[in-house]
Amino acid sequence: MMTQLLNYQFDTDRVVEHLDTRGMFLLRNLVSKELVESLKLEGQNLYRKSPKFVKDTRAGDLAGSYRINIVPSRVQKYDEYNQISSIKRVIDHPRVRGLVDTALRSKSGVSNYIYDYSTIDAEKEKFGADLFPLHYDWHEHRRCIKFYIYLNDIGVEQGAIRYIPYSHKLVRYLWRNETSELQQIWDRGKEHDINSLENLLTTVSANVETNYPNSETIKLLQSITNDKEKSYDFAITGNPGDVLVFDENGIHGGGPIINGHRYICRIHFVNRKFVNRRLPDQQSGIIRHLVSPLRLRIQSLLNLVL
Ligand SMILES: O=C(O)CCC(=O)C(=O)O
Ligand SMILES: [Fe+2]
Repeated sequence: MMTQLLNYQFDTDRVVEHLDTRGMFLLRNLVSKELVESLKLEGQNLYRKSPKFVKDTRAGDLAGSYRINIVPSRVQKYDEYNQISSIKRVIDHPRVRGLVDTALRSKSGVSNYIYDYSTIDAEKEKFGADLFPLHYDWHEHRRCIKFYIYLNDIGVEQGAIRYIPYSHKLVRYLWRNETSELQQIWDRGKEHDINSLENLLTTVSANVETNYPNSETIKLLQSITNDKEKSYDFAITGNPGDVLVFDENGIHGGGPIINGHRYICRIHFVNRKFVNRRLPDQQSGIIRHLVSPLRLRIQSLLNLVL
């Protein structure tokens, strides 16, 4: 028997309005108990079997923790859909897709989907460190809405994700107006903190402070970098089946685990422009057959010239 997927029908327009203005929305108790259970098992099984389509596992890094990053094109290549049937049901759910397509103003694709199980790190020095230091995610030509499913009870002590509302707009503003400063930070290298909140704030010039319409957001972010405790006011605690939908441009990241564990799974829905550039397996047929070979030819010509 097929299990029920969603407990209720959310109001798509309302959620999208929140995504536009605040950058996030929490849908409490959306995913059914049955589906939560099968997602939990699916993640565990993938970790145990570590099939070829899985990009990276974080096993051994943190005691008992694992992170499984699934790449859609690889699942397709090895035809292993049977191993991800639970998460695939969420991805393909018409109301979920309707929501992200409306939010992205475009038909969506999926760049990857992740099972993430974290527990307290055995190494003392890492104890107390954020699971994810506050950051934003930025990819050129991409908008991304993340569908983030809670699989266990997650309070502040279990490293609940923090999300600073309205910050996605500041990030976009800065990438529009302080592009070269931000680009310099990114060009400095691939250290994992190029997209950290601290680095972002170094690009808030006096000009930005004067001209950015929502100075409260800037002040709030500055106060959070000066006093990390403040960030916990923005922790989004939740229970199994809750779903946080968020815009990846906003400032976010899980706190430290003080006790217990945190188990979530998330799906990265991306806009069509990014799919057409980076995810050929999900391009619509006509583009795949006409545009891609053309782009490949142009690219190889450019390579010859450059
Ligand atoms: O799980 C978290 O706490 C943060 C995840 C994250 O950074 C992301 O999904 O982009
Ligand atoms: Fe992130």
